[in-house]
Amino acid sequence: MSTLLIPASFLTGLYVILDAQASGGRSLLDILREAAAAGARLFQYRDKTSSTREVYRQAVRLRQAAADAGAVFVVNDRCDLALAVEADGVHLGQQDMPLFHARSLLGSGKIIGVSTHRAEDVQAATKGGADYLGFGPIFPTGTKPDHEPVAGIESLRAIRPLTHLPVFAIGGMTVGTVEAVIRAGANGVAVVSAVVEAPDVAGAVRAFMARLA
Ligand code: TZP
Ligand code: MG
Repeated sequence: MSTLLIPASFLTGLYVILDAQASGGRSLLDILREAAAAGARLFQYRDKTSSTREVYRQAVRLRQAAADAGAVFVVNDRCDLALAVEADGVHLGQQDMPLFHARSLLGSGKIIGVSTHRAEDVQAATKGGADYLGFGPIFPTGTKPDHEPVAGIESLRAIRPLTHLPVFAIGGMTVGTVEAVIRAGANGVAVVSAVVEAPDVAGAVRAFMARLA
């Protein structure tokens, strides 16, 4: 179990995933700053292909910018990087380091989020002491080519009673689908393309936040 240093109120609403491969060459730092100025409070840095040194350098910059904005900063996949840059936490997929080991490395004060795709994942991550869950993909998405089969809104509704943790719906989320996933039990939405690829990042963030309010 964790005793988080971050207030639980941060683990709800809009979760912006700063995906280096989805940003189309735009600066993730600019996107973070714009999104934070528009009200986003929870960010994840995701880079599947750059070198460790490059990811480290970028994580240092993003971490500082998030802190300046009073936002929470989570690193995808890598406990070592999360520790190195003093991130607020790490986000683990089902193929990443086991939750119990990540917890022993990060300690009880850090956020650990887990990607889940089915009821068993939700139960295991809850029992294992995760702090929040991603659940999906709810809809088809081009952002993660190797994604698990689409789970759909009914699966989200079905897993809701299985966990007390905040659940972020992920995968193909748009402003127009927020209401349906919240009704199905999600506490928030995790988005890549709808923010990172938006021509107007601040406008996209404000539109999500308005639907999530
Ligand atoms: N995990 C499940 S779907 C997904 C991830 C990282 C990609 C979500 O991206 P988008 O662009 O919001 O559909
Ligand atoms: Mg991962």
